Amino acid sequence: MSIEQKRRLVTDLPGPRSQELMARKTAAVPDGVGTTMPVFAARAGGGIVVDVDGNHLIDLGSGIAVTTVGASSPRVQDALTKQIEDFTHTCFMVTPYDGYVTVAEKLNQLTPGDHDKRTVLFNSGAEAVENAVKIARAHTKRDAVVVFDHAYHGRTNLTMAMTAKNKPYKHGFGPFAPEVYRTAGSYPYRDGDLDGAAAAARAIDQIEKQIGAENLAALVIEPIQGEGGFIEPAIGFLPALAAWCRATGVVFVADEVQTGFARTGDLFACERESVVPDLIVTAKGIAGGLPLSAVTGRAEIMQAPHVGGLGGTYGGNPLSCAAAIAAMETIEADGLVQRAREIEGLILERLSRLRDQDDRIADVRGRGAMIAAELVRPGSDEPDPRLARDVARLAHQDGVVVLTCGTYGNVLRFLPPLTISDDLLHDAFDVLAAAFRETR
Ligand code: PLZ
Repeated sequence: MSIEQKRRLVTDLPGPRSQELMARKTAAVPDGVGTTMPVFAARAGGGIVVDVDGNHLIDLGSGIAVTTVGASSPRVQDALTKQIEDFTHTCFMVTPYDGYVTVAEKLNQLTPGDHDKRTVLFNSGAEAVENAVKIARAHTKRDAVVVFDHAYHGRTNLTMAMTAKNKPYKHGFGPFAPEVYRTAGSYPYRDGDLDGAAAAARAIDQIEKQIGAENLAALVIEPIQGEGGFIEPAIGFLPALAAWCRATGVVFVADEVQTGFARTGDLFACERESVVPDLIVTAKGIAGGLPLSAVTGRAEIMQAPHVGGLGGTYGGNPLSCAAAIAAMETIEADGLVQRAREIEGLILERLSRLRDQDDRIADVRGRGAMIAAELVRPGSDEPDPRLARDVARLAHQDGVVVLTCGTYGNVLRFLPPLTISDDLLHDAFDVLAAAFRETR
């Protein structure tokens, strides 16, 4: 069923049906599970989410960078329909099926580097990050893991330890897993003049002094930090860290859960500086909205765990694998890497124009369809999370789904599906421009 690609509000938001559902949610679901908007979805596709009251909202979130190929991609729908008719589950560890192997082959081929690789599949990003650490520990026979300021890697116990921000992710949920160490990264807007090589040297010095390379199993890094504020490190930072890892036998793990699958205008964000990770973790955009994640990497590292050491009941579920194959085909057939670059051009142009008239917009950054604006109090670099919240709230009221992020909560982030039209993007940025004017 096709969805008209136009923003249209037929009620105030939230409408009466969403309000009814929100009351049921409040009575049935703990408050710990928050929602960005109090609006319930009925259908979604292209660049639109239709709510249960018939409002058409512009989607600048993709369900947090998941529906890269759209939320109702025809190829994904067809593949799922066919797979549902055949079977929904047998468990790959009991009687395997070809979809899992095909996804592994495709990831081995598409991820950076032409070395011999293996891929293992899981359900969530956090589960895959945990398994990347398990594999790196089995391979190196070392314990320590290093992560960065502003990092986000998940909400399970090990990945909470790896995630930087206390609230909302960690507060009250400890004790956390041991042997996780945090070091400084590269945050050009807040780093002054520190270039990539100098930022890497600072991190390496901290690691060598405080942990010791001989104790370090893995360095885990998002090539562009996501939840932490869409922070793109200075040029040279990632290659220098990767080179140091190679020299010291530390496993370099790229967490491309948010940046992967065309999101940043490359199939994987590491490609921009020709960084070849030892292990790459993917999820989100991999399967058009079905839960699937993967660890792909050098065969000699991936083969370290003993037989039976890796797995899980649902990892690489046949429905998720069918959806992933269709999503990967769609990215290629529809030229979505190129489309992400076009979206980058349009959004950066609109945001730069806004920034030129508004000194509260301090930094506009990002790549592809992963762009952000960092907001501060005028004449300072003091974060302004309240402004981010207010602008987002006004945009929500006018039918634009926009998310915030950042360690300081002061970053507006734009993550549209790559199937969104230019017209919808322009309309959304007209709404955002009005929201900035209204908060003056
Ligand atoms: N690594 C880089 O971005 C998930 C989290 C939303 P899961 N980001 C969205 C929230 O508030 O829970 C993410 C990520 C990076 C790992 C993860 C974790 O992926 O599929 O949410 O477990």
